[in-house]
Amino acid sequence: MRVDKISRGIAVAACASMALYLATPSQAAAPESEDPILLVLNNWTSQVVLANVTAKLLRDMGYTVELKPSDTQLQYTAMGNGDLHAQVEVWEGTMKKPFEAQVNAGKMIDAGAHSAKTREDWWYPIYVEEVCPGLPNWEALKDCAEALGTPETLPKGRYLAGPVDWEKPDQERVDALDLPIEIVNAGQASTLWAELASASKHKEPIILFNWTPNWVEAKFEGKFIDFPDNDERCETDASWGINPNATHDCGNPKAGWLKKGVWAGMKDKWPCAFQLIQNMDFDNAMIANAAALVDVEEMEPEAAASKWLSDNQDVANGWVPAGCS
Ligand code: TMO
Repeated sequence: MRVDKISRGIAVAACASMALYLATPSQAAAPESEDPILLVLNNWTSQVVLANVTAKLLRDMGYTVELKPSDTQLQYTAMGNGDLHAQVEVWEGTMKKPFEAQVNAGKMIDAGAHSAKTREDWWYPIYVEEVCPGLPNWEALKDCAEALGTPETLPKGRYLAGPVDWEKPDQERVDALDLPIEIVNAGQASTLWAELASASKHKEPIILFNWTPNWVEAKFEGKFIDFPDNDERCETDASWGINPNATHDCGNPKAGWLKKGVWAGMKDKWPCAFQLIQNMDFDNAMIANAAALVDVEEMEPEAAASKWLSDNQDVANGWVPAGCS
């Protein structure tokens, strides 16, 4: 009788804990799979540091993680196909189209926006206003192009654009707004900063691609050029905007979003990792600081990620999903 009661008690307790376990499958401990999570690595600094921060957080949860370099535009096809798994810096100004194509096809999941507000556009150091009065209004460029020229572009002015995989429709914009400007692509981000540093030192006029949040704003005073406001129709409807015969007669968004995006299968294969990425939330200062550790303080990206995490431990701990570790 007594033995019976005890064994029944044990059975009931076992059943109760089993039920609790079954009722909360999302609380299962990470890693749900030993397969490596492949995080995208791109060619601008904050992304490289944030990818390393994400890798460290996931490894601390027990996951196997690899960082895989990928092209800024083509990475979305790869993530849609499950060949890459997550990207923590999807910028509206340069990546909205390929990202949303995958999300709309059900192949990627929009894992939410960071608090950061972003802008990616033509930019100049402040002294350029002396030779281009009227800036930041874009129309000023019509009268000062020659001052912005180099031997290879004169009589047109030069716009120093980013690497081609950041793919901005700059030529379409120049044509639509009838600007006497020639676009020259930098091979890599570091070329932009080397040219900016050299031009600033000699007070030579320059306009180049820049973005915010970035470390540049803390080191160089400057402004984005104010193009006509961005609108959904600007890229698709020629009749919209100040040039009734052309698309792309506008600038990039002035307060764009910055999102996280993942392969659609991640949610079921690595639910805790998916939750972590959903929880991650960087503001402008956090991203600018991450980039400065590498571009100003000259740390290696991995060391910068460790430093960033130790500087922001409480915030980062708050992103780790409860019950996952
Ligand atoms: C994607 N980027 C921040 C370089 O514009």
